[in-house]
Amino acid sequence: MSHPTKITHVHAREVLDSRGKPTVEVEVHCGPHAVGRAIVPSGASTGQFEAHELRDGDPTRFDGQGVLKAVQSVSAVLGPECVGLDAVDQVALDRRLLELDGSPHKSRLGANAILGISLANAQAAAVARRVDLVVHLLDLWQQTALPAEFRTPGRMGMSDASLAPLGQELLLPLPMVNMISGGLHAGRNLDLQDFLILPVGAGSYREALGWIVSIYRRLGEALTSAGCEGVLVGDEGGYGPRLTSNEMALSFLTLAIEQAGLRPGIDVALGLDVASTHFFDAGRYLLRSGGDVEFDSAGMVDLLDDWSRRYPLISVEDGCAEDDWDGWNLLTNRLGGRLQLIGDDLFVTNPERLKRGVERGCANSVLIKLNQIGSLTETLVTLRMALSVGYWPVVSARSGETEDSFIAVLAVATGAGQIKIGSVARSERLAKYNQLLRLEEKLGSRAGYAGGKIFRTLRGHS
Ligand code: 2PG
Ligand code: MG
Repeated sequence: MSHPTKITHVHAREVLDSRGKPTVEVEVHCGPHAVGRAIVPSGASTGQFEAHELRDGDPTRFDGQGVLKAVQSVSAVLGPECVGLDAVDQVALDRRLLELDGSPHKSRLGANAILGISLANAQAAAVARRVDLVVHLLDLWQQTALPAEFRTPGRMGMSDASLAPLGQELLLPLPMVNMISGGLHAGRNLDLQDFLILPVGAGSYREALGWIVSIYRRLGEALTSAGCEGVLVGDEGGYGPRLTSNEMALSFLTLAIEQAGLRPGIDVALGLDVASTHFFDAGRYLLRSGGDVEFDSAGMVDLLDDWSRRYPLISVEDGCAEDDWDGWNLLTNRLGGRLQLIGDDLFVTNPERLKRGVERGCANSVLIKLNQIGSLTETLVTLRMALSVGYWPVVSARSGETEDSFIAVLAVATGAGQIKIGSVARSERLAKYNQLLRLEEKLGSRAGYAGGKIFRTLRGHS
């Protein structure tokens, strides 16, 4: 009889994501009966330093977006090499996958092929061990050490302890939720990509989710009664109204919080994903909503500073572009003591870029997206590094998602503290929110909920 956690077979297929775009699904089989399955997500506002998503480029199928080459990478190359490995040893499996690809950005065999196996393997290992995925991921997380090359003193002078309990216990995350979508996710109706809410005052995940749903409804009503056109949803389920300025979205959100009977800035704070890389050109930020304006980095920082004084803003993602390190440094010096500043396109979940950011004094938080780096082990290393330098990690979905709810479990197991999934509409989003409800119920007192208390190191927030 075969060993229960040894990989016996790996299978891949092409399936569709939430935009009807092909993506890779992988099944890893272990021992006689255990099967783990994973589906790889896909971004629209991707950073140029992300791991390579391999697509066919064959115009006769899905406008060239097919992933049969990546499926073939799994079936013909990577999968057969995994047979016989122990699924429980995730580090060895991921190392093998990286060696087989051999390219810096996983471009030879495709990060989508590699990540599909990596995640399906973790699922299969949990099934073979007869433990819940959250227990298996917690074990992997506790075994994740920070490699020597990524040890660097935290710029903010914060240590592991100052962000406690993050990373130290099972935690239901604070959801950071898209309410209004713009940018590449909603036909460029607005320049900024996500206008989000953070229910910082809620006492539990379930309560936070209830508040979010109520604000989402009040917002829909407010937009409709103001006669806004296009109150339909964007790629992540947020409304995609045609507003006359970016700032108008901030006032609608504040109003919706009040109309839900909650206090802006106390119960519920605001967040932005500026996604500024996507309107940055030749050193200038080009904003079009509300009349064309053009800023240099200092002007962009001034704008965010101004908004943060007039609205209950607590978190800003990609306020500067992926290559604008000086702009990022300015932004961090000006606003890093008051706001969470998340690097998404800037860091692309890559520990080398995160290290550079820490050394250059850029950001104080990092978005964690598995497919930006392309394997589970590397993702856990980036998370470990974030916490070791005092940066808040935010586990995030992509704009192209599926029914796969792995990231919800990952956020709880690592105690990351925050999750960004999109809005409370569209089932690929709800798959994750609902998985968190199940985990909250199932784990009971074994999992904590820090909620907005994680921001106690920011001035003005307790
Ligand atoms: C982002 C993500 C998710 P995308 O920019 O943070 O909102 O978008 O997956 O398109 O990169
Ligand atoms: Mg982003």
